[in-house]
Amino acid sequence: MSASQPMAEPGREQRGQAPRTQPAFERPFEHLRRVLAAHGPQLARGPLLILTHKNPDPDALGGMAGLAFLLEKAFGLETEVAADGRIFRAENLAMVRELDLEARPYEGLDLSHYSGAFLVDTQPGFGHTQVPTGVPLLGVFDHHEPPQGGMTVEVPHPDVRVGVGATSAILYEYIRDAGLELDARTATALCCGIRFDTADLSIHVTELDREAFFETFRSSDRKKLARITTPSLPPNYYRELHRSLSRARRHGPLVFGFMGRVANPESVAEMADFFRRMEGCRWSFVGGAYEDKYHLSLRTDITYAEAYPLMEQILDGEGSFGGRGPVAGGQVPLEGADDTQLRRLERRLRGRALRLVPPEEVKDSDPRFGIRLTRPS
Ligand SMILES: [Mn+2]
Repeated sequence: MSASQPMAEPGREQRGQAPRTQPAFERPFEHLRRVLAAHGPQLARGPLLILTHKNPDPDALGGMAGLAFLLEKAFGLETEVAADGRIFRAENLAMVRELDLEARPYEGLDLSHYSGAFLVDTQPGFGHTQVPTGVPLLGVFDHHEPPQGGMTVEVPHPDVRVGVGATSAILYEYIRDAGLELDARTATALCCGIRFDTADLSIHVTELDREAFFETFRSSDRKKLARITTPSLPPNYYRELHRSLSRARRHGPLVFGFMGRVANPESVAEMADFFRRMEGCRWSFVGGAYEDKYHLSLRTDITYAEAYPLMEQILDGEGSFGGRGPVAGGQVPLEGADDTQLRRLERRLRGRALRLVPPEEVKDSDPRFGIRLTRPS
């Protein structure tokens, strides 16, 4: 499975500060048990609702499956998993299909039906996250830097461990500490989440991620894992692949591609990953319009640069973005934009990206692989 992040990460990892890999409380599982006990009578009123950020990625899906398993097996509580947005990436769709993961649409849910809610792989206060109203938010499980000014809602069980590679690894720890044995489905879901967020344990890895990965891999359904890693692809995928290859250009260490309108917004992140692998490419930048937004993905060789400041300079105040280490994503609203305005936006972004490549780096570039070498106009 690819290590890319389809949606923009919500916050920027702060630099020069040791990552807080420990939760705010000493024994998280015991803390959760106490919180649930304190809400005991209320929890009999209905199932618990498990939510995540918009357009869930494998770590969100894995973490939600892990939390549902934990609440059901360790506490005998009924749960329902819901999600906002859509899943586009073929690997993520295969994960839902192969593991029969539950994710009912958030829109239209009768929130009064639930006794409490949990957020997984996100926090209240992030733009891409709906905080349910009318149902108490009991807990948060996440590994992102909290939003500026902290979470917007007080939560009895806030387990945020910045620096841990995957939320799925955090949920694995609860299951372990509850003394539960993982079933193949939950183990495979958690394993997918850890693989995705840590690029197979190559980035953002802590001891907990390592243990969680090996233990969930041991119990996972390897046939399903293989089918998730290399899913079948719709014909559309090849059309977009052809188009982005024909539009790609290399400029010194930068490979970029502006794809106009795309049929699948995930192809933007996929092509950024794909171009980043080109020999000599130190950073890649891809954009494509989908519905009323222009989607952007930026990938770097982390020894060259961090993705976030590059994206910040390219957007120059337009739209919104986020990033972590070598990965950044952004969106520019396109409401009502026609093709001329779209081309103008792409020209603007291209111009700002090209200005970030120092001229001396362009001299060393190698225009092989049929990718045309362009110079700033
Ligand atoms: Mn995550």
